Amino acid sequence: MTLAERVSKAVDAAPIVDLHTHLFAPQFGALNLWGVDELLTYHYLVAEALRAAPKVTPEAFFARDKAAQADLVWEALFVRRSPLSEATAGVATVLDAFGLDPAAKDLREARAFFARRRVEEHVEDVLRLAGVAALAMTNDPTDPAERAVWESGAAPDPRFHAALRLDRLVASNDLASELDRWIARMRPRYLAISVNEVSPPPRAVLDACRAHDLPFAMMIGVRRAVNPRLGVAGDGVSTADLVPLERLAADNPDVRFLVTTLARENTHGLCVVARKFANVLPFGCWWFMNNPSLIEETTMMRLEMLGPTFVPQHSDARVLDQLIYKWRHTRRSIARALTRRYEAMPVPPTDAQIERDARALMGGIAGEWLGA
Ligand code: RAT
Ligand code: ZN
Repeated sequence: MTLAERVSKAVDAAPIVDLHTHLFAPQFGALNLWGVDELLTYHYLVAEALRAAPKVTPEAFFARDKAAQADLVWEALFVRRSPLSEATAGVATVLDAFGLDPAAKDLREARAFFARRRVEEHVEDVLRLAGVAALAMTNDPTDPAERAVWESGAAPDPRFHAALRLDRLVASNDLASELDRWIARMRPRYLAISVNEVSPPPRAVLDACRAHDLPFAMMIGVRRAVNPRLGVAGDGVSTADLVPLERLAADNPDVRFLVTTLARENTHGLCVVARKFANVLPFGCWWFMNNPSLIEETTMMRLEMLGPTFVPQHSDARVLDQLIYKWRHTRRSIARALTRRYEAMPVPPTDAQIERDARALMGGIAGEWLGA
């Protein structure tokens, strides 16, 4: 076997711990999204379809029901064009994994397939096909539908870990008691927020992280609602100043920070911050960075600057089936980056070394930070 083949084999076999998704355990009922209509109405694809079919206004698109939206996306991005973008290629990978035709003229066959699936078996099949052992959800107690499930006392599937999302909760009048209440109920593995610029979080957040020994995750660089007509598909990106992150890490050496940045331009700076502060863990190639070419270059840069002490990728999946493509595609990029770094070693690595590194990068380090 060539070095590249040995690395691919190890990366393919390593169990994934997915540090950030928007998936819900089956106990959350209708919040657990799966199937072809959900796949096609993913906001990454909505943005691409409205670009490809500019005569359809966002308002007219969102006025359609979900199946009609999915039909329009299919027609614009898969029938009239080839699925070359990463988000469309992902749908093709998922359909192919289930033996469905990614070049079908319509969605009849795919819909019939998913209609026959039972949710419990589907969850098992997807996790197995994706090689995912555990994942983190995104849990926002200000969302009434989600809140109702938590308040009903439901216990999620143990492979689905809670992550308490603060984007909206931070506006609470009594944040400290809200945090206590939701940490007690959800037992989250970390607290998380997405921001445009880094600023020090409210004291109650850092206090809660200390008191419960929970990492604080910051997703930096999103500019919300750049085009509000597109809804969740309307957010943009800007580069962020990482000096406030250095201060935060320096001032709070007893708090662990999980950090990802949205702008490609911030990738290098985040590596430098992580070299200075062991309490900062760079994770993932987030959203507009979730492209094979950028994952490969980012993973190479991180390996060169940090060695295998970071989490190369998380899926950010919103639809269960996306786990299949996000991880299949990611594994290829990570294996390529790892191979190039091994090629730089004067003595080729042993299989045991490759396996150790692949396991750490794909799930081991994320699992430690998640306590999973
Ligand atoms: O990647 C995405 O799906 C975005 O819409 C965001 O949800 C982002 O990942 C976030 O968690 O803020
Ligand atoms: Zn996300």
